[in-house]
Amino acid sequence: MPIDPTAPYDDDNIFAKILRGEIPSSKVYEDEWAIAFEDINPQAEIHTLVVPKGRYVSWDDFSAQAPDEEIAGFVRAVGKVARAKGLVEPGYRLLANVGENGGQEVPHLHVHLFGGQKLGRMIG
Ligand code: D5M
Repeated sequence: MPIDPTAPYDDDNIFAKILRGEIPSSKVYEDEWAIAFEDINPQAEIHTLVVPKGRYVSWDDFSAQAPDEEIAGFVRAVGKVARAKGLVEPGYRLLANVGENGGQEVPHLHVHLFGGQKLGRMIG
């Protein structure tokens, strides 16, 4: 079910529950700003989700409202996860779905990190 990126943040969303430790995840990274865990339905050899700890529905409210320090912390966390997974060479892909047209399903901002293989074009 596509989400409305302008809706208020829903504390019952599944990634909020993972962040609170209420449901398990295969966590691979955590710092002050973000956690990362493996996608439950991988679309590539490596498919990891990087999730900010703050209460943001999507890239839209995060980019508009998050303090600069939090944005920097999250962006750096994404890079750290990619480096920790050894993906810098030969490369990887980042993706953030927003709203209905983007196909976003979970209403807590997350960045998909894909790698471990040569990736095809994914638009459409
Ligand atoms: O992507 C949402 C992604 O979240 C999708 O690839 C499945 C994944 N997902 C959903 N529930 C879980 C749990 N519990 N663990 C790990 N991964 C999960 P979107 O960009 O919103 O379409």
